[in-house]
Amino acid sequence: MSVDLSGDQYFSSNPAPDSIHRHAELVRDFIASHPDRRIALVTSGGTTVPLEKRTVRFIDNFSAGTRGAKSAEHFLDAGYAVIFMHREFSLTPYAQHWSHLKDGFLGLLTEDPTGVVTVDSERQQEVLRVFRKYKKTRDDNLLLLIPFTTVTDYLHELRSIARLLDSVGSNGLLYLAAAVSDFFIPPDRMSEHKIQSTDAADATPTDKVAGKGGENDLAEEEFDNFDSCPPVLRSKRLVIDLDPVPKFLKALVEAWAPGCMVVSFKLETDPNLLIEKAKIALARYQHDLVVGNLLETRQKEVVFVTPGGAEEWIRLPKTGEVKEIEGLIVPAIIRLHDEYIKSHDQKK
Ligand code: PAZ
Repeated sequence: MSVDLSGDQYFSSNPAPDSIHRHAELVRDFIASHPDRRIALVTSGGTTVPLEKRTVRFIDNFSAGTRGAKSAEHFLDAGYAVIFMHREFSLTPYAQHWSHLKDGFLGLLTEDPTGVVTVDSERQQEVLRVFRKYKKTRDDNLLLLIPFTTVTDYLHELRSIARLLDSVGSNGLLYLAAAVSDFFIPPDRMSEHKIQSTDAADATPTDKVAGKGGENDLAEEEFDNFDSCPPVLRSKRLVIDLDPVPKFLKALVEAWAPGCMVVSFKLETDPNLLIEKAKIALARYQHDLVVGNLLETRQKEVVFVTPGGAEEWIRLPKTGEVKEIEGLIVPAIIRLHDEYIKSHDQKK
């Protein structure tokens, strides 16, 4: 039997989140209220892969949402409207500035002698600077927050929002910084209820290994380890069988938002793979840019890989005005978006 990697079967067999239509309405209104503005769809945070339909346990993808939240602020600073599609409860623009405080926003506050709570004097300037930006963004309705949790929610939301964003043509930019799982459990193989551990074997497996003289010697196949780990009864193990998530970028570029500029991110841990994988992605999906980054250095350096095969490293200087790498990544992408819009205008 062949595996469907085109995505159609995935969308028909994996139900959309309940919020999909409400979110689509919000996005439609948001886009309509910014007819002449550039709009960036920023995806951010990791997706989950539920192990059960009534989910107690899930596999998660690494990502705090730092890249996405900081990048969104830079797009807003540059005058873009931003649809911020993020993992629920991951970092969000503006609030992210204080998310790492031990006591959250309470750590910013102080009480004056009359019982009024204010921002601590040492933090006044910093809070005021961010608050003014946040307030302007809110008052001008420039930021729309759309949450997701699972990889399936993510893909349904992305497809729905990308199709809507395509209506703005080259003014639309997709900035795909979320960390999306490559594997999932199809609904027909997913347990309805919490997966149970069994009580089939309470004695330690090694007591029972055939040949060790235990009274209850078990058949060899009950210890069917395929590696050199100590034997564990099959009935005690949880073996998770995952299918590949369809490669959605091709559909996104060709069908969902063919008029918009598409930037994807690639995270690797092996430096020898990064550029090669970025080039393969560009060749396969024909989009506009891959931003490569390595887990350990992602906040200090990234590499832009473009369809012509050019590689350009962007590094955060140790000193200077720019304090976060998104302050270099986003302006560089906006310059590429300028060119993208120009070349599309010429084609009209
Ligand atoms: O959210 P964060 O700042 O902790 O991490 C950002 C990132 C590494 C997830 C992002 O830059 C990225 O590479 N996203 C794509 C991941 C992927 O290859 O699926």
